[in-house]
Parts: sequence; structure tokens; C-alpha cells
Amino acid sequence: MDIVSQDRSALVSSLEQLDTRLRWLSSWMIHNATHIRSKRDGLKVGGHQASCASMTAIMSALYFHALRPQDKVAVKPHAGPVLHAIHYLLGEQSLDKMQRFRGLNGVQSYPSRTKDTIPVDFSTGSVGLGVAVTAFSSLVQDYLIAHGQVREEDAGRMIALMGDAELDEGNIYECLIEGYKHDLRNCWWIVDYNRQSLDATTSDRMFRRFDDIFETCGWRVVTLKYGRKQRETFKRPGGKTIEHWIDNCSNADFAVLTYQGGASWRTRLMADIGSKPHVAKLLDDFDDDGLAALMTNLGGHCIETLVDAFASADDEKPTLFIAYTVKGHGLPLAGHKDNHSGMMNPTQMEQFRKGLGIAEGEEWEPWGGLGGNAAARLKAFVEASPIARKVKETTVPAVPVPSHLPVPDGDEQSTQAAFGRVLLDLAKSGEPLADRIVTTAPDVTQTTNLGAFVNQRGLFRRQELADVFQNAKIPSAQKWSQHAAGQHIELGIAENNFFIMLASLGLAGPHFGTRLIPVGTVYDPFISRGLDALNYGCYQDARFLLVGTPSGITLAPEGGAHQSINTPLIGMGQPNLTYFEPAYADELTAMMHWSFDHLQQEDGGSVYLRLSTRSITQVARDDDSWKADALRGGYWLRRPADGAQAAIVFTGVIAPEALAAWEDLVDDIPGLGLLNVTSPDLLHRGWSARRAARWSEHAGAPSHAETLLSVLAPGAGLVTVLDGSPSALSWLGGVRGMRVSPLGVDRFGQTGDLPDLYRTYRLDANAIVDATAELFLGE
Ligand SMILES: Cc1ncc(C[n+]2csc(CCOP(=O)(O)OP(=O)(O)O)c2C)c(N)n1
Ligand SMILES: [Mg+2]
Repeated sequence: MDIVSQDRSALVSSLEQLDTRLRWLSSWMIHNATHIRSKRDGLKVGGHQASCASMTAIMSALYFHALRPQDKVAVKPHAGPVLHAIHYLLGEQSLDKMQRFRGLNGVQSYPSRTKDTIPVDFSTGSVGLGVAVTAFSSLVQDYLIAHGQVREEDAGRMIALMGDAELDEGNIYECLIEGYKHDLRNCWWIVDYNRQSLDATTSDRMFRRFDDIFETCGWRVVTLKYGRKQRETFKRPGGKTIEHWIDNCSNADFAVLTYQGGASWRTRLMADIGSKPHVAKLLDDFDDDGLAALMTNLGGHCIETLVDAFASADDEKPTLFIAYTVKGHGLPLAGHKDNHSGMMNPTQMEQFRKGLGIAEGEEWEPWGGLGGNAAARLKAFVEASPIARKVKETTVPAVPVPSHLPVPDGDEQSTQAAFGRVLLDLAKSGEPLADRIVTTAPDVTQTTNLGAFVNQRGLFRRQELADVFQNAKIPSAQKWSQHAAGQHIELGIAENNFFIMLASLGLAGPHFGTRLIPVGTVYDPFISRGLDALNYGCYQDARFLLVGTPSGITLAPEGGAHQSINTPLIGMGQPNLTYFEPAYADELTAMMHWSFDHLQQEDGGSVYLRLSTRSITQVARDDDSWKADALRGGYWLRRPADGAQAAIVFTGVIAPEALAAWEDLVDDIPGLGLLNVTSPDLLHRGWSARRAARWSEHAGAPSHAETLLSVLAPGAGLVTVLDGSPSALSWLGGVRGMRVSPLGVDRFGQTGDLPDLYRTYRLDANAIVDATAELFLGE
């Protein structure tokens, strides 16, 4: 053997051993949690031994060989235990956490950036999203390279290890289209093509369709269908016939025979092709176990095939690897259609252990059953592998936030226009913060007032593209020249992409060691379109400023389909996202200023601003005393007298109606208060945190909601009103036991002008006056 083939066979043998170790450790971790660890609640713990076994060879070849230190990987959710086993072998995962798989502070069910302690590049769990995020992160990397913040030679590959059922998620195809438009590169998606989803074997009709779809979108498709043993057998007399038979075998038939094993393979092959030349003789050369091994020697389980395939894609072209696999490969679960949540029983597990030569009691030994020399060799191999040199995430210094942002001028303003103006002023300011802002929108840049910022800072595109309209001197307010220094990433209309883009931009700090301040705008109702992706970004603690505008029924003539009703509840219910809804331009400016800082704080988070296109008369301010309270969730726009019997509580754009009603009523209800709730979210969170703290920590100071409302008489009445679901504010009655008359929108779908709609949906001053009267009428 020459040195090259000697090295290669040593490499293959090490990776094969690691494949086995990963299969064992992932199975054992799940088995331990299910069958051995004591249970207190009678609930199933769960885990996916078959999904793990399907991928261990792929992950062995990738992590211990093909991966480079700067590459980042999203691991399909149900192979999480394999990722932990890899880090266990590296000495980066503790036995304690492995033993507490799916327990509190143990290994999480699915890889989690925030909850797991091993390096997790991307959280996964909601299938499809963890795949697409790699493409968007690759675009972010290109953005940073173009802006001189990452060196081209440090560019990593963004890799998704995905289940084949993830190919059914629509967001995959939305992402493909967007990726193609942006000239995606440095992205690998490796499909664990076991042709089984959760419920069933997958449709045969998709065979080769995926190749077409991906190739159309500029991807290279590398199919790893046969393992080396199969390829060699196909070259022997009768081999072509077997190859042809495999190619025509349905997914379901293949799975059944895999589950049944060697004897069934033989019977079936003999029945179908036994009379064809040389086939019977060829089959005779294999005993039953050998035949089963041959038939399931698919590309995704063959280390050599995997190593060669990964090596073949050594340029930056996005590449889809379709690695044929068997779900549950190497386990008694292999091929069974119900194996998704299937578990090996203790007897099967024991057989598995014995087969590997692992002594009882040594199940957790990283190198158990290997023997001294082999163990030392494999350990040294792992320590020298690229994953051991993985680039570590670091905390990145904050980008300085200017001491204040100028408030846009104008007696009449909308929060949406003011938002555009604040960004424009920042774009012109030369502040370092402005250089780090990246804006993005799903085809609503102009209508959400990002246009002025984009005119100043340009659209991002790796290859320059002139604005043809501008060159032709056709007048337009929008200058859309595209170049590498541009700071706006224009997306197609798919909101899911938009949220995954925000998540990727918002991870620039931990991923690439340099911060970006992502600002994304979307029509408020279409937040729902990307809701799971929004949750996904927040779950990973990605940091971004989300602007939902216009919102509510206040966009009036634009119609019922565009009205957003429940977004305040989304803002309140979404962890790691602080929701503000300003009424006035100065509030909005203060919130943006606060956000730029909050996005960068260690214990900060993302921010959602719910804005409007309705211009309203701005309030005169004597001083800035309102501001601190506004940033805590609310302030008295008209302070009530001590012990007042009632207050009007409003949020956002409905301010003029609330003020008018207050003016109408203040003579009749002396001391009537007018509370501007700038963030129902902060108020509610502060209140419920205080209640919880009473039992777990020191009681602490009263929450902001309690403090604000404590001015009123016990048992006073509140009218709450906002252009959104009334329940966003009506809970305030519970803070100090007050009666509430809640106004808001709980129906939608009607066009109209504002007076008509505000009257119809009871948001006008009359409705507020009536609701206040009702507080005093009793039932
Ligand atoms: C968005 C979403 N829907 C449903 C699920 C539940 N689920 C988990 S895995 C799975 C099927 C996975 O099949 P595949 O991707 O082929 O992975 P395999 O286990 O076969 O490797 C489903 C439906 C989920 N995790 N996310
Ligand atoms: Mg599958």
C-alpha cells in the first residue's frame, strides 16, 4: 500500500470507528433518559435513536474531517444527541449533562444556542428554519466581507445537516429563490435522505425533482446514492441488474426489506430478478447478514463516499448533498415506518452494547470497548481534527450609541414618518452607529419609510448594479443604486425570509465577531406570516429592531386584509422581544435610542415597534420628565389628582381620541387621569415579575404599573383603549383591583375612512366618553 492509500485507509477506519461511537453514545444517552433515569411525572422523555443513527456517518465525516474551523453548522433537531456526543468525545461536554438529557439544565432536546453549553452555531427545532438560516448567514458573511469586517480568506461555509422531510417546508423554497437573487455562495445543505418523515415513508414521486429545483436555483447537486461496497458489486456479473432493481425499488419496499433483514432481501431479489443472468450466483456470494449489509450500504453511510463527496465540492458554489441513508441504520429499528420515536428496548440495547465490546458499567466511557492502543489512536485523531480548532465565539464590544438622537420636527407627525426621519438623520450623521445599521424589508422599503435611509446609504449587492432609472434621468424619489458598500438588503415579499434574515443579521456578533444593528420593516399584519421565524430568531437571542407598520385599523382605506389586530399580543407574548407602541415622534425617538443600546446589552434583547401612518398633532412638553417613565412602559399624559376615581388609559395612535375624551370629561370627573401606555409589554412583564419575585426573591420595588396606578383611588375605574386587541390593556384592572371598560378592536375586515372606522369599532372620543360613563353606572 502506498502512503496515500495507507493514510486514506487509516482516515476511513478512524471515521468509521467514530461513526460507531456516535451511534452508540447518542443511543445510550436517549436510552438512559428513557429507561434508566428515575421519573417523577410519568411522562415520556423521548428522543430519536433512529434519526441519530441515520446521520452518524455523515456527522463523523463532516465534523472529524471535512469541516474547517471557521465553518458553521445547523444540525437537524433530532440529531442533537449526536452533536453532544461529538463534543463529549472532544472533552467539551460533561457526563453530568449527557446523563440529564432532556432534564433541567441537561442536554437540550434539540441543539440550542442559548441553553446548551457546547458550541451550537444555530438552534434548530422547528424544521426548515434551521436549514434556511444557513443561507442567510452566508449572505450576512458576504455583507461583512464587502464591508471590510471579515476577511475573504476567513469565509466559512454555512452548513445545514437536514432531514429529508424538511424539504417539504415551504420556507426552504422561499429561501432558495432569495438565495439565488443574492448570488448565494459558501453554503452546503446535506440531506439525510432516509426517505422517512415522522409519520411515514416519503413520496417516491419526488425522486430527482429536488435535483431540478436546486439546479434551477444555481446549486450543484451531489447525490450519494450507493456506498463503495454497492458500487463494487454493481461492477460484477449480475451487478447491474441489482443496481437497476434498487433504482426502481419504492421507498416503502426498501424500508420494509431493510427492517426484515437479509433473508427477506434474498427472497425478494430472487423472486424479482433471480432468473436474470448471474444474479443468483452473485447473491450466493453473500450470507444473509452480508446481503443486508450490502443492500443498505448507501452513500450516506459510507465514509469513503462521504469523504470524497465533501472533497469534491471545494469551491464556493452552493451545494446540495443528497446522502441516501436508512433511518435507524445499524439498529434493530432500521427501516421500520414507526421508528421516528421508536426506542430500542433494554434487551436490544444490551445486544448493541455487547456487539461493540463495551463492558457493563462502562457505557459512558468515551472510548469504551476499543482497547488501549486503538482508544489512544482515536483520541489523538479526534484532538487533531478540525472541530477541535473550531473558532470560538467571543463577546464583541458594543458600537457606541450617540448620547441623544434629534427628534424630528413637525406639529403633525406619524410615527412611521418619524421613524424614517430618525434613520435618515442617523445616516447623515457620520456616527459609527450609522455604519453598522443594516436595514431590510420584504418588498416594503418605500411604504415603510426606509427609502430615505436607502437613498443615503445604498442597497447592498456584491456586484455593482446601476440604477437604470436614475441613469435614464427618469425622476424618482428612490435612488436604488446597488453596490458592495450598500447598507440595505432588499428582500422579496416572503416575510419568512425577512425574519430569518433578521435572525442571521442579529447573530453577526457571536458568529463573525463584529456587530450589526439590523433594522427590519414589515407591514404589521404580516408579522403573522413570519411568526415562527420571528420566534426562532428570538429563541436564538438574535438582536434586531423590528418595525411593524402601518398597524391596526388606522390604516383605514387600505383595507381589512391589512388590518392588524393581535400584534400587540404577539409583542407581549414573545420572549426576548420588547414591544413598544409610541403615540408621538419624541416617544418614538426615545424608544429607538433605547433600542440601539438594548440590542447590544448582554442581558438585552430585540425590540418591536408598532407604528402608524396616521399623522397626529404632537403634544407640547415642558421638560423631559415623561421620558424615563415612557421607557418603562407608560407615563401620565395628564396626571390624575390623588385619589381620583377614574383614568383613561391608551396606547399609540389613538392618542387624539383619548385626549379629546379626557378634555370632555375632566370637568365632570375631577382629577381624571390620562395614562399613555407606551409598552403594554414592559408594564405587564414588570408586574408579573414582581408578583413572582415575592415568592422567590426579595419582594423588591413595586412594578411600574403598580406605581402608576397607585395614584388613583382604590377601586377606581379604568377605560382602556388601543387600536388592537383590547386584552393588551384590560389586564391593568387586575393590578390594583380596578373596574375596567376595555375598548379596542376584536373584529376586522372592513374598509372605511377613519371617522367611520373609529365609530364602527368604538375607538372614537364618543366611545371613550361612553365607556367612562359606564364605569360609574354600575352593572
Ligand atoms: C415546523 C415543525 N413541524 C413539525 C415538527 C415535528 N417533527 C419533528 S421531526 C419531523 C419529521 C422529521 O423527518 P426528517 O426531517 O426526514 O428527519 P429524520 O428524523 O427522518 O431524519 C416532524 C414532522 C417540527 N419539529 N417542526
Ligand atoms: Mg427523514
